[in-house]
Amino acid sequence: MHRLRTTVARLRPLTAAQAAQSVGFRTPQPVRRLNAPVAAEPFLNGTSSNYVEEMYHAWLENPRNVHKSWDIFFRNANAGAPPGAAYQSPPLLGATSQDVASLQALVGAQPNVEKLVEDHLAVQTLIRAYQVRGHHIAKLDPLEISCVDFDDAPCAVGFQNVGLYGLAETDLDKVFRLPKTTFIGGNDSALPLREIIRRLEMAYCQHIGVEFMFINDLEQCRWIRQKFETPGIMQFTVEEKRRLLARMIRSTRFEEFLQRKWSSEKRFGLEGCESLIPALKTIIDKSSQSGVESVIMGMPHRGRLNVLANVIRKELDQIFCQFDSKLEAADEGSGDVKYHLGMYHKRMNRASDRFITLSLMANPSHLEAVDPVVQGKTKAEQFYCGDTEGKRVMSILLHGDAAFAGQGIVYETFHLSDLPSYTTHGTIHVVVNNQIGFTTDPRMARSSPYPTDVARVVNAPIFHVNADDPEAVMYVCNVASEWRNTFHKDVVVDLVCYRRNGHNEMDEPMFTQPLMYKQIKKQKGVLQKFAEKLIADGVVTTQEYEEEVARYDKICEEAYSRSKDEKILHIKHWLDSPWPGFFTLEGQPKSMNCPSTGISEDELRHIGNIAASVPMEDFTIHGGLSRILKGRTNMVSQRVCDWALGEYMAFGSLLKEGIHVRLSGQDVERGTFSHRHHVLHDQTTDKRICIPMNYISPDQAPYTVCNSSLSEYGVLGFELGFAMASPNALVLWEAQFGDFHNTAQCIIDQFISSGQTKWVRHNGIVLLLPHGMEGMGPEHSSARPERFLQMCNDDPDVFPKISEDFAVRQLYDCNWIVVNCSTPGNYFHVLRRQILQPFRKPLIVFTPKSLLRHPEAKSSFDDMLPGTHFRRLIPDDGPAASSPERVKRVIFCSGKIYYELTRERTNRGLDEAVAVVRIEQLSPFPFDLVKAETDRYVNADLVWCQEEHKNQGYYDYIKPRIRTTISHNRPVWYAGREPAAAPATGNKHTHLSELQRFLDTAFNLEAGKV
Ligand SMILES: Cc1ncc(C[n+]2csc(CCOP(=O)(O)OP(=O)(O)O)c2C)c(N)n1
Ligand SMILES: [Mg+2]
Repeated sequence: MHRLRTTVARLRPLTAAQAAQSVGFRTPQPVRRLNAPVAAEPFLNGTSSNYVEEMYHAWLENPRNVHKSWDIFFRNANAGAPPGAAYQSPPLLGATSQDVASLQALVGAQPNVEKLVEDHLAVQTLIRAYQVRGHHIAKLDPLEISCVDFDDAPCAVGFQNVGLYGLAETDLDKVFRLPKTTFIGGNDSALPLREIIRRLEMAYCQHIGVEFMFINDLEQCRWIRQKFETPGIMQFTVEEKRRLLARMIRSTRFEEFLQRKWSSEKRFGLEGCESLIPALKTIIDKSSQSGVESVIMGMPHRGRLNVLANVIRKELDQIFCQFDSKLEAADEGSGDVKYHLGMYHKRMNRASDRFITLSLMANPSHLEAVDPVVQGKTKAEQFYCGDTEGKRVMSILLHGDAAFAGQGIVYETFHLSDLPSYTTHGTIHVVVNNQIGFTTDPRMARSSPYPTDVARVVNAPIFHVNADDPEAVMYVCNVASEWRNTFHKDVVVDLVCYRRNGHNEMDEPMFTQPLMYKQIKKQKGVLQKFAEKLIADGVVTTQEYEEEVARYDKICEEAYSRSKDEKILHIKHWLDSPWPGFFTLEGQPKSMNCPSTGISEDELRHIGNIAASVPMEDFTIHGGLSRILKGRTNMVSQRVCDWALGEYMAFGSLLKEGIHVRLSGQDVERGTFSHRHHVLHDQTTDKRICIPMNYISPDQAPYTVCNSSLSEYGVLGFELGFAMASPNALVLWEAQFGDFHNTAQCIIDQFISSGQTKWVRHNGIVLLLPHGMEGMGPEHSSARPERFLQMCNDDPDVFPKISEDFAVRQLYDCNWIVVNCSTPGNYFHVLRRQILQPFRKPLIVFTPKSLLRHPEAKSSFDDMLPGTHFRRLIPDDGPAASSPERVKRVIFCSGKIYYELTRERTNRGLDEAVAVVRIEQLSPFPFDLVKAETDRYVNADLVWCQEEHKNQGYYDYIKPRIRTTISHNRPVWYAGREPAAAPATGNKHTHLSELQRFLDTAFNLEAGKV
C-alpha cells in the first residue's frame, strides 16, 4: 500500500522547477503526497503502479522512450491536470456527459489509456508466465512422450493464447515496452509483441526448461534470466563444437566397445544419456577455470564406468581388466563389483591449464547413500586447505531420476547445504533422468511433476535439458558452474534422456514399457544426430568425424590388449581417498603397537582448568553453568575426572598434539544431558559464544563442535565422509540417544562396518551412542549393542593366537571396535587410542546417561598419566580378587550395570564371594584377558549379566566367546532381562522390578541358574 501511494504521489504533475530539475536524472525525487485521489484509479493496483512508475521514469528520461499515448498522458498530467483527472477512465456506461467532456479535453483524441495500461500489463504477465512456466512446454523429452504431467497447471502461452491475457491477435504487431524484469530485448527496450513471444519461446521453450522463479533472492532470479533470455547468448565457437563432438564420440564409443567385448556383462551403460560425459567435463572445465582444484564426485551405477574412463580418466586397461573373472585380488578384503569402486586422479585440465584432482567416491548399491559422504569429504578438504568459501574444492553429485525423487537422504543432504558447519558452498547435481527406475514409470514412482522438485526446498535453480541436444547440455552446465561460482549455492542439471537398454544390459524392457521402448528403438542415437548436424553446418567433415571415431576405437583396442596382461586385481588402485605418508609404501601400518595414551599431570591440570574457565573478557555465563564450571575446578584440585571432563582431556590433548577434533550431532554443543557445555553463551549479548576448547594452546589444532540438523542418516554420512579426508583428525558423531542411530542404518551397514573390506579404505569415525536402561521407555534406552556386535568379524569359535602385539593386531584385523566404557578414564583412553594407533578403525562407543553424574563414575588422574592405557577389561580389584580361589561366582558385565551389581553385592555381603569383571572392549573380544580371569577364579561359576533383554544387548555375542575361551568346560549362566520385542518397558515400576529380578538371579549363588 505504501508503495502504491508513493507511486501515485509521484504521478502528480510536476512543477516547472521540478520538471527542469529532473532532466538528466534517472530517478527524480518527486514530492510525496500520500493521499492523492488518484489512488482510487481502477488501473492503479499494486502491479500496474510498478508499471506506470517505470513508464514515468522512462518518459522523464526521454519522452520518446515511451509510446506516444503515454507521452500525451504524462504531458497532460504535467500540464496541470488536477490529481486524478489525468487518469480518468474513458467513458464507461453510466458516465456523465460532463465526465466524458472533461476526459476528452485532457486526452483529446488519444487512445484509451486504460486499455493501454492493461495491454502492457498483459504483456508483462505473459513474459512472467514464460519465466515461471515456460519449462512446462519446453521440448525436454528426446522421446517426446514426456512423463511430466502438468495437467493441473497448464502453461497457456504462445501466439494462440494471447487472448487469455486480454490481448488480441491484432496486438501482435504492436510495440510494447519491455519491463526491467526481462532481458529478451537485448539492446532494445521495446519490441513488437510477436517478437517478444518469439524470443520468450526461444529462451524458455526449446531444449532447455529453466525452473527458477521460486527462488527468493531477486538478484539470483535476475542473474538466471540474463543467462537464458539474452538474445544469442547460447552460441559456441567451432572449436567448442568440435570438442563437444569428440567428447560425445568417447562417451558413445566406450559403451559400444564394452558391449562388443562383453555383451553378457552388466555394466549399467549410459546409452540414451551419452551427453552426461560432456556435461560433467564442461562443469569440471569451467570450475577449473574459476579456480577449483579438487572435485569430489558421488554417483550411482548408471554410466559409472564411462565416467571413470572419460571424465576421471582412469586407465582403460584397468577398467577392462575388471571384466576378467579370473583375475585374483591382491588386497585383503572382499572387494566390490566394478561399478562401485572409487577413484582418485590428479591431472592437467586442458581448458584451464591448471592441475585438478578428481575423485569419485566408492559407494554401495544403496542409491543416494553416498550423497552426504561426498559432502562430508568435500567439507573436510575445504577445511584442511583453508577454503572457507568453497573456491578450491567442490562436489558434484549424480543421481538417477527415481532415486533422486524417492530417497529421503537426498532431502536430508540438501538441508545440510546451507548450514555453517556443513555447507560445501554449493553442489552441482546432475540427474540422469531416463524417465524410468528399473521397470517403474515415474507416475508410479513419485508424486511431483519432476524428479528434481526436492531441490526447490533450498532454492536451487533447476535446469532441465533435453539430453539429445549436446549444445544445450553444454550450455546449462556452463551456467550451472557459473552459478556455483557466483552464488556458492546448489544447482541442479536435469538431463532428460532415455535408457536405450533394459535396467542392465541383460534386462528386457519391453516386458514392462512396450510403447516407450518401441519409440526408443526408432530413436536415432544422439552422437549420430549431432555429428550429422555438425557436418551439415560445416563444423567438421565426414572424414574428420570418422577419423576421430577410429582414433578412439583404437585407443580402446590397445588398452584391451594391455588389460589381458593383468593377472592381479589391485583394489588399492581404486582408492578414492589416499592418505599419503600415513602407511608404508606398501600400504601397511608403520608399526603394530600403540604407545601409552596417558598424558602428563600438568596437561591434565591445564586442560581441566580450561574446561572450568571462561577464557573471554566480559563474558556472562548462566548461573547454573557457573556451578558446573566450579565443580570442574574442584575435580581438578581433587585430581579426578567425571565423564565430561574425561572427554575434555581427550579432545584437548589431541588438539594440543595438532589433531583436529570435530564433534557433530544433535545438540552436541551443550550435550543432550547438559553435561558437556563446549559452547558457552553470553547471557547478555545475543549470539556471542565462547568455545574454551579452542583456548588450550596457541598452536593447537582447531576444535569444531556443531549442533547438526535433525538427520541421523545425513549427518552420520557427512561425518564419515569428513573422517575420510585425513587420518589426523578425530571425527565423532553423537546420536541424541543411541536408539536413533538406526535411521542412519544404511551408513552403518554399508559404509562403517563393511567399508574397509569392500574398498580397502580406512576410517576412524567415532560413534557416541547414549545407551542404558533407565526407565526412559522403549526409544530412549537402547543403542542396540546386539546389532553392532552381530556385525563384528571376529570369530566366536576360535581362540586366537596370543602374540605380544595381540591387542593391536586384533584391532587391525577387526572391521570395527565396539566399547562400553564404565569409567571416564577409559573413555579418555579409547578416544586417544583412536589417533595413536597406527591405523584407523571405526569406533562404536555406548556412552552413559546416568553415569555422567554418578558419584562413583569418576577417574583419578593416576589412571590417565603417561604409561596408562585403555583397559580392554577391568578385573575385580576388591576382596574377591585377593582370594580368588574362594570366589564362588564371577559376574562378567559391561557398562553401567557394573555399578548396580557392585552396590547389590555389598548390600548382600557378597564382596568376597562374587567377583565382578567389566568387559570394556566388547569387540574385538579380549580373549586373552577373559582367559586370565576365568583361569584365576577356578572354583567360580560364570555369569554374564546385562540389563538388556536376553535377545538384545551383548549376550549372544559374549557367551560363545567366553565358552571358546574356557574350551567349553564350564557353563556361562545368564542374568538379565527376559527376551522381549521392545528394547525397554515404558513403565517405571516394571522397569525397577525387572532390574530387581535379574539382580536376584545374579546373586543367588545356590539356585536360579537360568
Ligand atoms: C536404496 C535402494 N533401493 C533399491 C535399489 C535397487 N535398484 C537399483 S537401480 C534401481 C532403479 C534406479 O532408478 P534410477 O534412480 O532412475 O536410476 P537408473 O537406473 O534409471 O539410471 C533400483 C530400484 C537400490 N540400489 N538402492
Ligand atoms: Mg532412471
